[in-house]
Order: sequence, then C-alpha cells, then structure tokens
Amino acid sequence: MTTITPDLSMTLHGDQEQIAVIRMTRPAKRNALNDGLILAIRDVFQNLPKSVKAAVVDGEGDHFCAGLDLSELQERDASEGVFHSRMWHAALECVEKGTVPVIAALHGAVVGGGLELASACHIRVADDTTFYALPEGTRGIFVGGGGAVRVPKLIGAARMTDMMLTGRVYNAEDGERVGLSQYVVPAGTALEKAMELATRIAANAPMTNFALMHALPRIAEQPGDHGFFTEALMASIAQAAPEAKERVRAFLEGKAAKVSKG
Ligand code: 1HE
Repeated sequence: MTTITPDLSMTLHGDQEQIAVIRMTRPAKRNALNDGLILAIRDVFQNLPKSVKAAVVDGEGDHFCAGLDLSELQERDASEGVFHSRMWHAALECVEKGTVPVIAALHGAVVGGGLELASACHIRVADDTTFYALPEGTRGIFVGGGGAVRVPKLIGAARMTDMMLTGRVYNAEDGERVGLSQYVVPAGTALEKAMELATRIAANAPMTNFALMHALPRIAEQPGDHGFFTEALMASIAQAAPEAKERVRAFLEGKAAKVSKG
C-alpha cells in the first residue's frame, strides 16, 4: 500500500500490478473533500505507475463521500471561490481525462462533491446502500466541482434541477434507473464488482481504452458531421495498431472468445 496522504491511499493489484485501488481514508469525516484531499486525488491520477491500466476509487467507512468539506467554505470570498472551483475542475479532469479508465465503487452517501467525483469516473458501481443527493441547493450554494457539466450528461438537466431545488435523494436502484450508476450490486460488494470490471478493462487494447476515454466524449459533443469525421480518424488509428490486428486474427482463427449472451 502506498500512502499518498493520511486521507488517501493507493494499492496495486493483479499479477502485473495493472489495477490501482485509490481509497479515500477519512471515514471520521465521511471522506469529506478538503483541499488537501482533492489535490492528493489530482496528484495520484497524474502520477499513476506505468503498470496501471485501470483504476478503482472507493471510500473507507460507511460512506463513499460526503462532498465538499464544509468547514473550509466559511471564510472564502468570491475570487477565492472561483479559484477553488477551478482547482476542483483541474483535479477531476485528471480523473476523467487521465491515462486509464476509472471505476467508482459506491456505497452509502454519494453526495455533493462526492457525486461530482463519481461523475468524473467512467463507470459507477453502486451497492444497495448507496444514495445520491446534491445538498448544495439546501446549503445555499451551487455545485462547483464540475457537477453542472457532468451530472446532466448522466441524468439530464431536469433531474439535476429537481435534485437541487427540492433536495431529492435517489436510492441505489432509482439511481441506476436514471443513469447515475451503470451497475447495482448487493451491499458490501461494490469493490469486488469494480475490481472484476477493472480486470476486464485492463486487458483491452490500450488504444481502445484511450479512444473511449478521450475520443468518444468529444465526438458525442461534436456536430454530427464533425463527429463522423473524428470517428473515422479514431477508428483508423485504433485498427492500425498491431494489437488490434493480432486480436482480430485470433478471432478469425477461432482462438478468441465469442460474444455470448451473458
Ligand atoms: C462533514 C461533512 C462535510 C460530514 N463537510 N464535515 N455535503 C453535505 O452537505 C453533506 C453533509 N453530510 C451529511 O449529510 C452526513 O454527514 C452524511 C449523510 C454524509 C453522513 O451522516 P452520518 O450520520 O454518518 O455522519 P455525521 O455524524 O453527519 O458526520 C460525521 C462527521 O463528519 C461530523 O463531524 P464531527 O466532528 O461532529 O464528528 C460531520 O460534521 C462531518 N462531516 N460531512 C465537513 N461535507 C466543489 S463544490 C461541492 C459542494 C458540495 O459538496 S456541498 C455538499 C456538502
């Protein structure tokens, strides 16, 4: 285990240390994100070991994350607030647009900035205990960690508006239904499921993972004609990689797995 700070740790897993589990270790404060913890998240994602091909983020204790550490909010003026928000943007950009796909293993509270962190990950696995909220609305503030951009992409602006105007809380099942998570699993098994998914992701061709992290979100936001063009460029780069040719050949020679019903 590598201790990044007292509030964040990283452990490497797999026969080639290809999976990093990055854990918030501040359970007494429900993993509330103070400046030190957000900067540690930025640093760890900027400096992942070369062996790492997929990462999992989780939180110690009964809750994934209680969001912004509200005790740091009290004395900030407007300009400090802008820079603070931009610091979160930079840190969570390192999660979303870093070097490897990231899976959030969720349980308990995934609220405020905790949901913003989860939204910056590529896959969210929630266990039955998970609940989602954006209490910023009731605290008299606004999201500032990228939530206004990322959460509507998951659930639409109308549902996010409802969450913030009314304090609506989604449970794990409803969260999956509306798009907050892609998986729901029994209580206590989110990390196990996330590790299973990370193991599969780590075995993909690196260029495929790169395309999914860096090309797909941009293509999805381009006008159709631009998107088709970018897609064609990305497709040609991916299929030209020697690893893609090997994988396709293996299938044609009957040596690779078929798609099965699951
Ligand atoms: C905190 C925080 C926090 C807990 N900042 N200290 N986020 C919120 O508005 C959510 C606030 N937290 C909660 O609603 C609850 O704590 C939980 C539902 C997450 C968990 O409840 P529970 O009963 O397990 O714990 P607790 O007793 O409320 O909290 C335990 C301790 O953690 C307590 O401190 P203690 O010294 O009295 O032991 C709490 O004060 C502390 N704690 N959450 C600071 N968030 C980039 S902009 C993002 C904007 C936002 O994220 S706003 C949403 C903030």
